[in-house]
Amino acid sequence: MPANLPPQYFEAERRFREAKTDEEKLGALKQMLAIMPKHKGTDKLQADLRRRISKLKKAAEQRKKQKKGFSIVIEKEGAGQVVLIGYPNVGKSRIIKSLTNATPEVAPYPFTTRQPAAAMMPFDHIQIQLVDSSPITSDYLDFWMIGIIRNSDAVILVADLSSDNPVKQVDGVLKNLLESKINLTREEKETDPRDGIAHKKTMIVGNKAEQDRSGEKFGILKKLYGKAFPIICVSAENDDNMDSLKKEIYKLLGIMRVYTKEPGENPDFDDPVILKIGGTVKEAALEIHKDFAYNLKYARVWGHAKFDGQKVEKDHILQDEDVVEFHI
Ligand SMILES: Nc1nc2c(ncn2[C@@H]2O[C@H](COP(=O)(O)OP(=O)(O)OP(=O)(O)O)[C@@H](O)[C@H]2O)c(=O)[nH]1
Ligand SMILES: [Mg+2]
Repeated sequence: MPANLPPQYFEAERRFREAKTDEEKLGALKQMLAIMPKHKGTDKLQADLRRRISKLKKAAEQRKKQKKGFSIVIEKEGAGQVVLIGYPNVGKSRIIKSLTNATPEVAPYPFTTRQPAAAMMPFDHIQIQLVDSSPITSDYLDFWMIGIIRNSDAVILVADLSSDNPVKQVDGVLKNLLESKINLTREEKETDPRDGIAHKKTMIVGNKAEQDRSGEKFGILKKLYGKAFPIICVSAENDDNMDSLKKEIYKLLGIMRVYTKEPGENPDFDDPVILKIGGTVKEAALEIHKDFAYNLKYARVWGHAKFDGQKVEKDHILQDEDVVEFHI
């Protein structure tokens, strides 16, 4: 018996052929099944469609399970958490080895680091937490990396200036992460619940700069990404520019250090209060104790105020390395 399929069926079949995602394919197959007249002549076709639908559904469920997987949470410590990401073998672990006293495995072959690992980088009276991670390429991303990046305060995207194409390394990571709803950007922005995209403050580091003698590769990277991101070149191996890298990491976090002092005593430079840039006297007091902030009458500020020991109100905006004396 001929199948006698209506034109809408062929329309749905065309949509199936042109579908880019499994979800679209599934939708088109379901339509084909719904449109198809149900009689003996279409029995085989119906069975075939049902089989294809069930296969796609199973694949989608499998993907969901994999995405859920287990997640890894790295407890935050210090003034901020920054995760280093990038293609395999670019020197992420080597950079962390230079900046902290951790001893991650560094090796001349790709996919050395398979688990995230945190280490503390001392920087001018504070500690910043760096997280080493497993490699990302244009088509490889360990699913737990998504949580690590989303949870971090900032990202360092490392590229290898001794490789043929560091631009491809940056581009591949940006694209892959965007597919997982992570947008690496210069400016911090809240996640819009309508699209669920996390915007992460990012800087680019071109490593192995000593292999890029003429600076040609870094020049190309800078030309392409220098407007969209802070960008710096270093050689972790030769310890070139690593102090500037530390400063840039601090800047990337958008934080400031506020030292506190008791009346008549010297400031405590060892344990500053960490605030977001633009933080006020009241916010600094809140970091110490809720009641303290509530009872605060005024403060005196040394540093960027008009004059040393200037009396200021609770809403006075502080600056990096100001010294504050609270009065309750
Ligand atoms: N010439 C040169 N080699 C470097 C530099 N930094 C790292 N390397 C070398 O590059 C190789 C890879 O370094 P790793 O730190 O293991 O790279 P990774 O990005 O952590 O690699 P995965 O863990 O596989 O993602 C090692 O052989 C390092 O010694 C550098 O500044 N210059
Ligand atoms: Mg590594």
